[in-house]
Amino acid sequence: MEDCIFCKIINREVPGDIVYEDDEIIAFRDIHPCAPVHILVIPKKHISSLIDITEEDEKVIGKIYGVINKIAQKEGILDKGYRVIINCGEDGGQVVKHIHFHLLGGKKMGVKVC
Ligand code: DGP
Repeated sequence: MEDCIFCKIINREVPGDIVYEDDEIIAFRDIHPCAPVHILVIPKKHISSLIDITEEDEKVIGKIYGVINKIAQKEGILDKGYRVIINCGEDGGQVVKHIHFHLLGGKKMGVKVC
């Protein structure tokens, strides 16, 4: 997708602080972190939102959860736990239209989502 900022990070057209990458998934630090660890984990395939996943996307979406655990371990937040947020669509507060999993940790989360 030409005008997708996350596709541009994948394609190295804009810089990203990349913490994980394989053939299907990439993860990089959020530009506006709201926790000591705030990483966005995304499929390289441009899927606009959770609403748009198809049956063929389910494997990579499932794989993302395993990748999240790997990153959490590397970041030292696996033992104490973390929060994963997926904002979806307008009411869900999604700004960037490339599905992404916010991995948040490194502090005790309150009742506010972030
Ligand atoms: P959401 O509201 O779920 O769509 O969150 C989008 C997140 O993406 C937000 O926390 C800020 C982050 N973000 C937006 N643009 C960039 C960027 O160019 N680089 C990085 N690293 N993060 C970005």
